[in-house]
This record gives sequence, C-alpha cells and structure tokens, in this order.
Amino acid sequence: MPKIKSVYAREILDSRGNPTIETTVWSDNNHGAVASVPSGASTGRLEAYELRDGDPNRFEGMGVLKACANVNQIISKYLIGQDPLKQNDIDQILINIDGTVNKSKLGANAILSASQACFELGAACAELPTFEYTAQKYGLATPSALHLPTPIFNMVNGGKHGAGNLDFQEYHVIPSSRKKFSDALEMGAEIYHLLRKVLEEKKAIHSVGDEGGFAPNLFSNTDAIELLVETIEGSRYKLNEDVYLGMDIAASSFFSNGKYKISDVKDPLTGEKLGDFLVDLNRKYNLLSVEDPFDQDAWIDWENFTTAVGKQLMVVGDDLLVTNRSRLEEAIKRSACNTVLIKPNQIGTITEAVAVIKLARKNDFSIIVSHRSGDTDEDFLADFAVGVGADFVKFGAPGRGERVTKYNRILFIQEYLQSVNPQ
Ligand code: 2PG
Ligand code: MG
Repeated sequence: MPKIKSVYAREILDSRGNPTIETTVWSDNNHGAVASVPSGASTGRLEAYELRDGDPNRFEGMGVLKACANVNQIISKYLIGQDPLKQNDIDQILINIDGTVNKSKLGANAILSASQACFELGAACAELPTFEYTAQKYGLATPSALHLPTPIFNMVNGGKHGAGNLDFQEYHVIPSSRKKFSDALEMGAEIYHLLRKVLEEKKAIHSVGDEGGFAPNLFSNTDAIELLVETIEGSRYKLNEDVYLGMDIAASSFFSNGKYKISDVKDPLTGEKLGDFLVDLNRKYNLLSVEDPFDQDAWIDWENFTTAVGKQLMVVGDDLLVTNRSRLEEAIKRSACNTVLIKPNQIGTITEAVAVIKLARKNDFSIIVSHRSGDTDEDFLADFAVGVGADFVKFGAPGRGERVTKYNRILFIQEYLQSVNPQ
C-alpha cells in the first residue's frame, strides 16, 4: 500500500493574474502529482468558501498565503501516511478537520488543491491515466473514443466576464453530440475565427473576455445571438443540425430589487417576464441549453421555466445548485431544472463532486463539467469529465492556453482510446 510522503502548497497566478493555490504531493513509492484550483467571478451564494488573505498590501487582498499555510501546517499533518488510493478517506479527513458547512475554516481552495492532488497521485500509483482511474473507481463510465463529452464553446463573453456591454454572461456554440470530439473541436475553432471577422466587419470591439470569447459592445443581448447565427450561416456548418446555440444567462449577477434589467427591453423584467422573454428566444433560435435563467433563489421561476421548456432544452443549474448535494435534492424534488453544472471548487472535494454526479445520473439529469472564469493551465477536468461520463464539458472558447489545454487533453484521450481499441 503506497503512502503519502509529503504535501506542499504554494501560491501561483491564475489566468486573470490573481493568486491561487497549487499543491504538490508525493508518495513513498516516488510518484508525484500537482493540482491547482480555479476561481469564479460570478459565484453562487452557497459556494464553498474561497479563502483569501485580505491583506491590501499584497495582490489587493487576493493573496492565498493563509490557504497555503493551512495546507502546509495543518492538512499535511493529517494526510501524510494516508493511502492515496483511498480518496473517500482522504476527503473525509479534509471535511472533518475543517469542520464547517462551507469549508470556511481551512478554505475550499486549500482543501480542493489537496483533494485533487491526492486523487491524481492515486491515479499515478495505480499507473493509470486519470480518466481511466476515475472511470474504474466510480463505475460511472466506460470511456470510448466515440462517446466523449461534447464541448460547449463560449464564443461571446458578457456579464461579469467581458469588458463589453452585454448582460448575459455567455453565448455558446455547441456542436451536435453526434460529432466526434476532434470534429467538434475543429468546428468550434473555425466558427470562432469567423466570428472575429464578423465582429471586425461590424466594427464591434473584439477584445476577448475572461474565458477567451469575444467581448463586443452591441445594442442588445439578442444582437449577440444574431451575430452567432450570421457567423454560422457563413460557415460550412448548418445551424440546428451540425451545431446549436446555448447561453449562460447568469441571472443572479444582474438581479436587483426583485427585477432583471436587460438592454433588450426598456423596463426591468420580473422573473415571469424574463421567463417569457427566454421562452421566446428559445422559440426563435431553438436553443440547446440555458444556464442560470433566474436568480439562484427564485425557485418558482425555475420551476415554471422548466415546466414550459424542460422537454426541449437543457435548463442548467450552476449558481442554483453550486455542485451541492442538498441543493440538487431540492431541485429534483421541485423539478426546477434538468441539468447540473459540476465545478469541483464549488464544493471543495472530489468525493463530494462525484456524489452530486451520481445523484444527478440517477435522476436522469444531464451532466456538464465546467471550468471557472479564472482558471489555470490544468487539464485535470478533462480527465475527470471523461472518467465520470459527463455529457458535456464547458471549458470556454477554443482559444487561450488555460482553455485549450483542457480541450486538447480530450483530443489526446480520443486518440489514446482509438489506439487501444480501434473501431
Ligand atoms: C459560470 C462560470 C464558468 P464563473 O458561470 O458558468 O463559465 O463562470 O467561474 O465566473 O462562475
Ligand atoms: Mg454559470
């Protein structure tokens, strides 16, 4: 039985230039693993706690030296000597030594970096690629080159992610799930480049936002969808056949005084009216998915929306569910949505993220494994998504290093699976 020999955390920078934590673990049989954690901008109210130093003299308070110290001085003491193949035990130790509901004592960033590093160390000790280790451990998938998660490309960044003036946070292009992953990736990259041209022709600003999608100034949110339609029509792909559209509304980020103010209409909308607006958009554009259509506590609006369109499209809970088992249970009870977004750092351990996936599967929810808007050059999530049999991955635009490293890893996995099992 291998044993964890050392655990060491340090501060690095994420894709936004903010500090984050990276933890390295070694086993006594000389395997090693490194894990860094991402950070959100449009965070859900009930996400596990991200510990920041708050020292205004370093990184404007964003430093994570306390989180690193929690790993180096506390967590390491408990993990050294543990078997890296026993992820449940490791995560239970982490949960116990923190002892809070939202991991606010040690910080979910500290805890996840250790949980994930140990998980990857387990894969190394088992001498398996991480996706294969995940699949064998949890029995949720039998990875095959023909059934890899479908990428959700974030082509236009608005809301809290873009410097432009769009209210909705993300505008997605989603290749048909019938496409091979490599073809889907090619499609995403081609459409991304065409979109740049369309935006240039329209003289809309085309800087990119946090997730690599373009961040234009437009008159309305609907304009952004129209531009995507125009771009796809100018490509060699057919809308609603080869490729579909989706959105992350991230409605909690523009919900104030009980209403939603969006540039498409003059007066702020009630939840009911925003629902009507989105149902209309769906009628017009045949959307494949709509994420966070309402505020994270507006359960009744979610229920009504899912009743109205849940058979036609994925209603995705992100801020609503925060990768949290009890929130998912509530959503199942209420039929408030039909798809769960999985972000391990919303909950803080691999074991708890897997428990949410298992519950979602049992209840016929679709599963999307997602990055964060502040991310690192990690490809762990790609392996994790394949290993748990996720239906989709949301890793941002097909551009920028921290985004494409994850898509490229699935490309590698496809080729690897093809070589071991040619079909
Ligand atoms: C989202 C995510 C990732 P953030 O809302 O889905 O795209 O954004 O990481 O800022 O929460
Ligand atoms: Mg979201």
